Amino acid sequence: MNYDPNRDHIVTYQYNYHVTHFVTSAPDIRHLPADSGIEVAFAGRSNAGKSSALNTLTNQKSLARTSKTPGRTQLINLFEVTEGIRLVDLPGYGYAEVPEEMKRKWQKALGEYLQKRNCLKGLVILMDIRHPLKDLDQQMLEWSVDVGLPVLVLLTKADKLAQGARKAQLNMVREAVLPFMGDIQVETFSSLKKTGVDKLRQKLDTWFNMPPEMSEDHPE
Ligand SMILES: Nc1nc2c(ncn2[C@@H]2O[C@H](COP(=O)(O)OP(=O)(O)O)[C@@H](O)[C@H]2O)c(=O)[nH]1
Ligand SMILES: [Mg+2]
Repeated sequence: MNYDPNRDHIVTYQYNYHVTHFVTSAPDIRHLPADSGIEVAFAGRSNAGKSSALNTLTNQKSLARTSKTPGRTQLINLFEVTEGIRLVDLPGYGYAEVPEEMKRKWQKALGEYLQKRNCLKGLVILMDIRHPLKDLDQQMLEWSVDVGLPVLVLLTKADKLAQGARKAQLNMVREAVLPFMGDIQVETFSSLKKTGVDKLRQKLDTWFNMPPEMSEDHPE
């Protein structure tokens, strides 16, 4: 699947994210489609800019609905880039008006999803560049590192800061994730200015090119 004889000078296959389409919504992780293929999930606090980032990545105006009302999307939305290659839009966390009980349930489900979903090969965590690394963001990082899941942190709405402040914030977050001791890359992102999209695509390509099962069955 990765080898294209006409493009063999290119190391990784470039997926065309523009043809991404909606597949299904699931109310919780127990109702997800079969655990096969490769999945990359997008997570973040409500209003972090997750839907906007998915729309920017796929160059579609309303693939993932963007909303000024935080916490509206409570379903897990699944999109397919191509057969067996999926992007998963997880419900935003940290929405103040959600009852405690629901919050706890959802956090538990999130943890389970990260731990148990075999086809999950990478996690994109979106954080507003002005308010990064809130408690639940850190919890997500911790869970991911625990299960050996690589993470791309996107500091969103980077257009809201001037260049100096943006760089300072990027460096601060890069330092702050070091103690987690995981495979965590941090980049700035702006859906408004379309910056950071290349970094996101590169990372997704890398994850989607990983063999669905590591070579336990086929030792070299
Ligand atoms: N300035 C700016 N605003 C953004 C950017 N991305 C998202 N927003 C705004 O932030 C709000 C929340 O975005 P949305 O994508 O719905 O966040 P979600 O709740 O994480 O899915 C909306 O009003 C967006 O227009 C960005 O890159 N720059
Ligand atoms: Mg959203």
